[in-house]
Amino acid sequence: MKYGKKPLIGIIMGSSSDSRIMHDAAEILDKFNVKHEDQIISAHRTPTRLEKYAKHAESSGFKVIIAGAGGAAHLPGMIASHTIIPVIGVPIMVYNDKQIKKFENLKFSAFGGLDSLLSISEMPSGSPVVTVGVNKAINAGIYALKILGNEFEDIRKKLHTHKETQHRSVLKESDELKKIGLSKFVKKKFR
Ligand code: RP5
Repeated sequence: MKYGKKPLIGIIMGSSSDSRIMHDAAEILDKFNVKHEDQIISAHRTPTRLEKYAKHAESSGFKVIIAGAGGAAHLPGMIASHTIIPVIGVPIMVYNDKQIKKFENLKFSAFGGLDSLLSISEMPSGSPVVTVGVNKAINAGIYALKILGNEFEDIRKKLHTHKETQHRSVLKESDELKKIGLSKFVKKKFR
């Protein structure tokens, strides 16, 4: 089956503050040539827009929605409550430039992403949201591709290649580590 003309994935985030993290999901989808539509939708600041988006997601042709939010992260759960499309939630450790200017020491959310992780993962029975690790938007992208892989053979093939590439890259690094030893390896890689 062909894919590629219309966006199959909706990427949404609660704020522009989340865009640098959510970019990782877009990047992996781009590598696989899978179209995605990206928007900012806030569960708290634009609740009516959230409802409209979720209710139209199915007719828009989305097969998966990736939703990222930080703090009291209600976006993924509320989207899931309005649609049967699988929702993958990305908990975000809030990093807010506006706040940094005001309070020098306040760089991250008070709970370091745990607030968002629990808000997304602890959905009530009957209304699930799949949750990836804090700031792991790339995993949300890969998981979305795996879902699409059930339908599109081409994506499945690319996922196999992606796995092989990962395998080879770990072997390559391990060979180097074995060859030059841990001390030199660390100096070369991190300094
Ligand atoms: C959440 O609040 C957003 O998802 C974001 O992670 C966080 C902070 O948003 P801003 O105050 O920076 O817009 O709703």
